[in-house]
Amino acid sequence: MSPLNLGTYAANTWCPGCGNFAILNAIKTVLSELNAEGVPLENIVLVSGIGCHAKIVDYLNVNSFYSLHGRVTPAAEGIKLAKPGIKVIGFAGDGDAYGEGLEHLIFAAKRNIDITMIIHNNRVYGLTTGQYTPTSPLGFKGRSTPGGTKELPLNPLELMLASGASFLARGTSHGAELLKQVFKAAILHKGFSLVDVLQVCFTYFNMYEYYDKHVYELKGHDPQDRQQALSKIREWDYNADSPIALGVFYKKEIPTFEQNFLGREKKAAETDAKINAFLKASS
Ligand SMILES: Cc1ncc(C[n+]2csc(CCOP(=O)(O)OP(=O)(O)O)c2C)c(N)n1
Ligand SMILES: [Mg+2]
Repeated sequence: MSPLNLGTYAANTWCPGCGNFAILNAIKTVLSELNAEGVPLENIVLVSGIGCHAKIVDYLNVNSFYSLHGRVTPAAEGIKLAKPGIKVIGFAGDGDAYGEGLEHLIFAAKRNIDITMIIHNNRVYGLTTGQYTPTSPLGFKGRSTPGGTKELPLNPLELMLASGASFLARGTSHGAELLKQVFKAAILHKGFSLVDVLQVCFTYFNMYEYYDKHVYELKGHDPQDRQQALSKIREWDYNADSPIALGVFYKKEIPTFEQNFLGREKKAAETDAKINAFLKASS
């Protein structure tokens, strides 16, 4: 299959070596494949926030919506509810999704709305030049923490599992093949899916060698098993030598928010129609 030309006229302004290039390439391949498999591109909408990651929608010739910082999730949810037949893919930074937008993410997971969230988790505020985020490690020295952070990082996948997310995965920006696989599986999953991408920020937090030494792909893991998922998600405890599992941690088919919501709307409309017919007949 020859990949679609999904490029745009926009000049790319990411730093050389930025992990966002891998995310862009992976999503381009996945969108091309989905298109070849029968999903029209006009049935896909991309949503982004504000940050380096957000520029990804400038570089993809697919319908998209540039939202506010921290508001990728509610914008994606609104689009999905207005047009349930389309695939909505949100691209958010770790600052965007796990900081300012965290509450939205928890509730989207809780209601299992069928959107895909791809988190460019570089563990730093890239665009605003290097402040710490909820996933920065203890002691991280950035523009706002020259003496190092004094707090432990959040484990976003553990929080998402507890919130009710029905698909959870992790990739890195230098494991291109795995990234494509988990993006595709997440997009095809019916329900709330989130892929946490350990993305290298070449300028402010270059973890390239560290990730290369510590990551491994899940093998023989049962993603239907919530306990197994939790223990694999918790395995990376942010200590220096801790292994970091990659792949699909959790996957469960449960009714989606739009199925429940629109099903109820349909029932309400049917009841209204019955009442109206009764009133008409008896007047
Ligand atoms: C409502 C709002 N809050 C804060 C900001 C400032 N701001 C813009 S980008 C950004 C950080 C982006 O970090 P992240 O989401 O991790 O994305 P990255 O640049 O690392 O890809 C912040 C705090 C803003 N533009 N709007
Ligand atoms: Mg970031």
